[in-house]
Amino acid sequence: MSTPTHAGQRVSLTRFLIEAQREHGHINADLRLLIEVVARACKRISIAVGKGALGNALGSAGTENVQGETQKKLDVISNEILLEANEWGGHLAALASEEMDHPHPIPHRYPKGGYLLVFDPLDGSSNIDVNISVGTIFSVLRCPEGVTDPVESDFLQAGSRQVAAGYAVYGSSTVLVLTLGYGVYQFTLDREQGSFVLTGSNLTIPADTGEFAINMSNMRHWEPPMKRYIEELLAGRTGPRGRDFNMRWVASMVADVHRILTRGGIFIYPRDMKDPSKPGKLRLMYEANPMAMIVEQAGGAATTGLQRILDVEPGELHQRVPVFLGSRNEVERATRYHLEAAAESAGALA
Ligand code: AHM
Ligand code: MG
Repeated sequence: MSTPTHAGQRVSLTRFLIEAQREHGHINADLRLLIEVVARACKRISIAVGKGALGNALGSAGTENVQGETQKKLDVISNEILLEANEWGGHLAALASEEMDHPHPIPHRYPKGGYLLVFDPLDGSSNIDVNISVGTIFSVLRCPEGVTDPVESDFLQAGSRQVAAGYAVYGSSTVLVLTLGYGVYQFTLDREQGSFVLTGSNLTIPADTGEFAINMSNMRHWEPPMKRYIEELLAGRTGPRGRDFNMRWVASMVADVHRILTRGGIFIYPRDMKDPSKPGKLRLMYEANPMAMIVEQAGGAATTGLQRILDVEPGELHQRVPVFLGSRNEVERATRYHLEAAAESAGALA
């Protein structure tokens, strides 16, 4: 991928955002500030993650989040960095995060703005201590008209109402991927300069792919259409698909989605029967929705297996959903298998 430039000059995130506001009218000053502030926080998180064992921040924080997961020290630190960075700028009405039970209000001493920010501060917790890529995922919503002190119900908006979404991957390089609703852009952190530089414009996901990402160890817990889809891929050239498929699973959604955005693929975290009370592992508001917006903006598809993720009306802040996203033709096929199975069982019940 070549680096897009303006008359030979590198384009920083700041310049990209100012031009998006000034020349194209795509964003207003508050949204520009919001993205800048989130990007600045991601730089700080990148530095904290990059220190590794020298930062004295590996390992467990000894606490649990609302989902009953043990928090890592870096989960807590990343959450704090995003809160601190975003509280005082005047662009937000409130924030919510994977690591906090309830929305975080803007302290009364600061002005409030018209946006809501929802984030997973450090996605890929199981990879933090083993030096594998982790990342930050974020979603931007409008605060409902007339609401000055937003509560949880004000956040419960379908993903189609997101005004922006993005993620950062803290990998061999730090990359920020962003959509403001008109295409997907990639910025790479220049560590010497301390600034994000545009390294990819209008990213697109190929419609076809020979690569899938799923945690195969859960196969015995899957529903029949899920098993059918993967068994067909595994059957390879002599099976019904007539070609071989390759598998990759980083276990950091940010890294798996970034690979798919770079070279195609399908990512699946389906519903399974390991814990029937949970409809999937991933969270709708700060994992599935922002990734679905990015993937759709890149020409891919994102469903729950039964419906478009961006159409799901959230019932609660930390709600979980099954996730199928990436190369359009594979997502559509896997979704079709699920819809057919649902129609068959509805027919059997009628
Ligand atoms: P986290 O937000 O607590 O890190 O959990 C989400 C992560 C995703 O990044 C990843 O796709 C998935 O959990 C991996 O799950 P598993 O360990 O079951 O393979
Ligand atoms: Mg996560």
